[in-house]
Amino acid sequence: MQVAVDKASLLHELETEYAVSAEATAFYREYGYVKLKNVLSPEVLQYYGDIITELVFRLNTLTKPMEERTTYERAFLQIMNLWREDASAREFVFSRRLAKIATDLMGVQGVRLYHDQALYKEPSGGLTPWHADQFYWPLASPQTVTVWIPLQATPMEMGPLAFAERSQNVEIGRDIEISDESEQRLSEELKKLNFNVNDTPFELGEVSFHAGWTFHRAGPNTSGAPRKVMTMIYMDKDQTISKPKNSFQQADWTTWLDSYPVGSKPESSLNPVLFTY
Ligand SMILES: O=C(O)CCC(=O)C(=O)O
Repeated sequence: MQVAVDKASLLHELETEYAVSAEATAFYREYGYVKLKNVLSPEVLQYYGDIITELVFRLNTLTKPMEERTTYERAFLQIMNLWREDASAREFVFSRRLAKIATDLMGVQGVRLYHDQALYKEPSGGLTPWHADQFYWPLASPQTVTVWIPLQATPMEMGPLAFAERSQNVEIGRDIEISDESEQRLSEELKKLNFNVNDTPFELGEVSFHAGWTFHRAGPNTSGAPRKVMTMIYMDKDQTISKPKNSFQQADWTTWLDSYPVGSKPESSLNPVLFTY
C-alpha cells in the first residue's frame, strides 16, 4: 500500500531548527568534525533519497567495470550540484536546518553553498583514500564545512566516513590529491603523529560535519547494497576567493565559483547564501 507523502511536513522539517548543543560545537572546533544523531527523519531521508538516487543514476556517466577504474573512480559515483538539476533536490540542498548547523559549528554569521555532491559507493566499490577537501578549493580561510548525509543506516561494511581527530590543524599532506599515494602517505603520517581515528557506523538520521582541512577517509563497500550519501559543502558567507594554487583549484574556480574575481566574495548565483543571522 502506498502511503501519501505529507510534503508540507517534510519541507517544514528541512526549514526548522536543530538545536546544536554547546558540547557539539566545542567538539567540532576541537576535533575538526562532529557526528550528530536524529538530524533528519526517516521520512525526509526516504523521500529526498529516492529523488537523489534517481538523479544519480540518470546523470551518472561512469559505467566501466570496477577493475578498469582508477582508485578515485572505484571510490564512488560523484554527481555534483543536483540542486541545479531538480526543484526537489534544491529543497533538500537549501535546507535552512542544515545550513544553520554549519553556521553555528563554525561560529560565523551565515553560510553560502560551495556545491553539493552525491557520493554513491557501489557494492564492491573501493576505499576513499585519506585526504583533506580544502586542497581542491581556492578559498582564503579555513571556514568551510561539509555535511555528510547517509541516506540509509551505514554499518562498517558499507564504508562510513572516518575522521582523523584534531587533524585540521596539522600542515601535513596539504599538497596531495585523493590517490593511492595520499592513502599511503597520510595513513603513515597520521599514525606516526598519533591521531585517533573515529571510524564508526552511522545510524539512520545521523549526519557528520567535517572541516575543510580535517583528514578523512572511508573503507570499501563490501555489502550488497549501494552506500548512498548526499553532501553539501558550506563556506562562511564572508569567505573570499584566493588565487588557485593547483590545477584542481583552477578547475573548481571556473566550475563552482563561476570564475568570480580573486579577492572577492563568491557572490555569483552559483553560491547562494543558505542561512544568515
Ligand atoms: O563519501 C566518501 O567516501 C568520501 C566523502 C568525502 O570525502 C567528503 O564528503 O568530503
